[in-house]
Amino acid sequence: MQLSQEQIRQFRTQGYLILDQLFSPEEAEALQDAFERDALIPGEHRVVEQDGGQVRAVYASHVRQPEFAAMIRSPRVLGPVRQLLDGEAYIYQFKVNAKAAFSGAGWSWHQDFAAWQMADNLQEPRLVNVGVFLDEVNEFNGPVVFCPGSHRDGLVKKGPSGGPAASEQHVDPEDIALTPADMTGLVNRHGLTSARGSAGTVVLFDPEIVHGSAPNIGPFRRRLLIVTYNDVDNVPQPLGEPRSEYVVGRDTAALETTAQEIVPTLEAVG
Ligand SMILES: O=C(O)CCC(=O)C(=O)O
Repeated sequence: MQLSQEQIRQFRTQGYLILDQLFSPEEAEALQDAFERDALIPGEHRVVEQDGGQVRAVYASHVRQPEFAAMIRSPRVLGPVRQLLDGEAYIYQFKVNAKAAFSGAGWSWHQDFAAWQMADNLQEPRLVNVGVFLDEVNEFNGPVVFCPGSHRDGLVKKGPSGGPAASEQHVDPEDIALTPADMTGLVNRHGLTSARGSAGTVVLFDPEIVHGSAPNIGPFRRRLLIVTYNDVDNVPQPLGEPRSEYVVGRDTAALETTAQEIVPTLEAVG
């Protein structure tokens, strides 16, 4: 699959692009089942909410679950990613952010590249985020909210914001959170918009776009897969120990597309 010139123009101008139902309801269901299976596997890759209850995020499921291995290599995803990068891509980070109904916490306003520059000494923002809606995302369950066009201003600020120290494992947006003063000017200039749609919809977004999300106050869970593709010529150059492999991928070989279908491979959980 290839993006049209108009879609590329929209991505470059707005910093995000929605591809409605890129994956079918059946494929979304297979990915949901794969996530439920993966979320049961204990380990550091499984992050729980601060109250210790529900799962907040699970990292690197693509190395454990065949459905995700197929998804990240799907021509429907890799085609547009290569077009936007104008080069070959590998997986920098893979995670599913699971906002449980009535309780999933929000994400502060931030720019992803600020975190990756700080934590991994990543040189250039030559990455593409691909958000795959495993559930319908609506106005109630904490959609990602973008400040459209804000990526064109570059990084608002570099380094920690003075909040809690960056975690060694994964950088929480609190570490790079933008302040109300930062946000007021940005929103006055660019406005706000949210990415919503049915399960299987995909949102491509720029690593420098300002974004965040509110807690899930609705009765609908919101599992959002975010896979970040990096240009193979932009591998991080960490100054100390690299972050754990489940947070930042170390296999920097160019990904090949696969014809493998996204179908359930194992008995669904629950
Ligand atoms: O899952 C969300 O609502 C936002 C996640 C996010 O902004 C991020 O992972 O960078």
